[in-house]
Amino acid sequence: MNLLKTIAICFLINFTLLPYAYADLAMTNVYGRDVVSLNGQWDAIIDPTGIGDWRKVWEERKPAKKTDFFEYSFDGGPSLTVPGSFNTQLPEITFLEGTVWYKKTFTAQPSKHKRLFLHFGGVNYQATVYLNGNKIGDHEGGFTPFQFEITDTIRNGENTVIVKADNRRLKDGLPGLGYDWFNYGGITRDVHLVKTNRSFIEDYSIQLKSHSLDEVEGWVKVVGDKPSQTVEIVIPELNISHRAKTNDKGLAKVNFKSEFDLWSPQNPRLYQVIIKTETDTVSETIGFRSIEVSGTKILLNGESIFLKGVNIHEENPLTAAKAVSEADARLLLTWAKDLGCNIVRLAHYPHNEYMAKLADEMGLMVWVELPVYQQIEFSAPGMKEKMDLMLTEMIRRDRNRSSVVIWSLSNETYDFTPQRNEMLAEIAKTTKRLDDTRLITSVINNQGYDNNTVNVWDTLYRHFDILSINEYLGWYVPWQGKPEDTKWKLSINNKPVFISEFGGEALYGSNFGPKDEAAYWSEEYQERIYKDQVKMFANTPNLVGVAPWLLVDYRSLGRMHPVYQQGWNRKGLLSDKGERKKAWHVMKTYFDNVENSLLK
Ligand code: GCB
Repeated sequence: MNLLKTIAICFLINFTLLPYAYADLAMTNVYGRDVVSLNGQWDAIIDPTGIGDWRKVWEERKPAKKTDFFEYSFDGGPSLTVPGSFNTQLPEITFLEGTVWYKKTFTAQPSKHKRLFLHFGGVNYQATVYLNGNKIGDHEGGFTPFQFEITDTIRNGENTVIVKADNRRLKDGLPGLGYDWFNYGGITRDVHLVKTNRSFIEDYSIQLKSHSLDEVEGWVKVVGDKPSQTVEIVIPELNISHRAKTNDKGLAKVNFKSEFDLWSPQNPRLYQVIIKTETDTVSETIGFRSIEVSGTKILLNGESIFLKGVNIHEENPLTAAKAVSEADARLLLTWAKDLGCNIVRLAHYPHNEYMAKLADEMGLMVWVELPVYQQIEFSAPGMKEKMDLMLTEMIRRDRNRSSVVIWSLSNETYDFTPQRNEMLAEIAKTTKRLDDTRLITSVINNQGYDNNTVNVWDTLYRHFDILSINEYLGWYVPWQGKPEDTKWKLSINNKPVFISEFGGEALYGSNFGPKDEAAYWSEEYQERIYKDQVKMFANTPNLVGVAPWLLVDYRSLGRMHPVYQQGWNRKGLLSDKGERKKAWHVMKTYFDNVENSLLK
């Protein structure tokens, strides 16, 4: 009976999975490979009703006889810049949550000694990819990379890739139906044609062993027809040349010691690291540092550190569009530096790869987050697999960035959501299994507030290294007493506490009504909130850091006030033009002095 059942299940799985080609996990460090960029202008068909599937747009049929016609064509239509969101390129689709078909023609010279891959940094939210009229696979998730091997399907000469990008919200999506940011759709990140040898280095982890300041413990994964190879890790500036052997699965463990000049925000030291095998060489700059929790403190390189954070969305307010480039990343991170930050929380989904790379160079720690946001459907069929896959994609891309110190696995989920507690506990374990060198957290916002006492009753955070709390005292929740007298009840009292969001809205230069009334969006009202929050922080137990919500005003269609918001969440310390609001200065002064006040 059992055997029969197993056979039946296998048949079912095979039967349902066979025609379904899912994207492969992307190789790490795509920018360090032999690549041709497929960025630039792509032809587009706008398909708000989704009829393109029925018309088989990817077949690109052209009239062959006088009576033929086809009700679609890439010729003569609009073109869109990749990377970029379609919403911000054609005014008529500003609010589209639906399908756009993209087409790009490129040339290739396949050789039997090489393998070729189409690599996408990110397509929001679902992507279906066709090469020369044939489907090569799908990907779900708007913020993580994926790839397809096209070695055997690519043609010598001209090739056409067509991508169906669909940013419709899904009830069982990550995120789900509701979220407080703009749903930028399309091919929003770089696209590359990658050429590798038949056997190549697919992935590696070169980081300090957890709790160590001088020992690298990592691995290198080789894939291809020659999995057993000698691997060499070379760090010229440290005179390191470490050799290891891969096993028959292509995996080599790497372990060596050195005296590293450790990476930190004050000293963002990076080393050139070269990974060589008999068939491949990849190189990039990597920093070495340790991050750990000791009691209620966070230690960077063994020393207690206060996390001076700020929240950032992946948007350039000056262009009112998705942040897609290194220049966009530099703008946002420079502002964070100017504020006096040593960490940025990249909310609420993995941002583009430039952010963590640049943070490595600029000396900013980074918090990376999964888009497990508010009311997502933990109990939906397949949700666990979806979360695990996205987590894997996220960690795989950024695991060699010294700047990345925290994996955040969710934001503001609710304990009454079925399966929430079980799933988040499970994913916490999976994350540690995939990477035990970083801290993990899940953000809580369901605390009570009564009698000027904040009651953090949700014990979800027992599974995590840091208790991260979003609280909007002074904005969504009026103060019940003097901020400095606020009391705290923590259901678990032996973990570091991080205030991951706080703040309120203000329109830069607002000069409309009474300054002490929230409904006029004045800078003074926002400034007051910040002054009060800072007073409260002085007496918040186990506090290891804070991050205002947020660096700069950003677009969010749910923010509908016609005078003050106009589709923008105005909680920025900077306006959408980059102007400093009064609250900016409160925060800047706090960050400039917080270490001294903690020493008292
Ligand atoms: C929150 C959410 C964040 C929102 C913010 C707000 O608690 O985590 O995504 O955008 O509040 O502005 O209300």
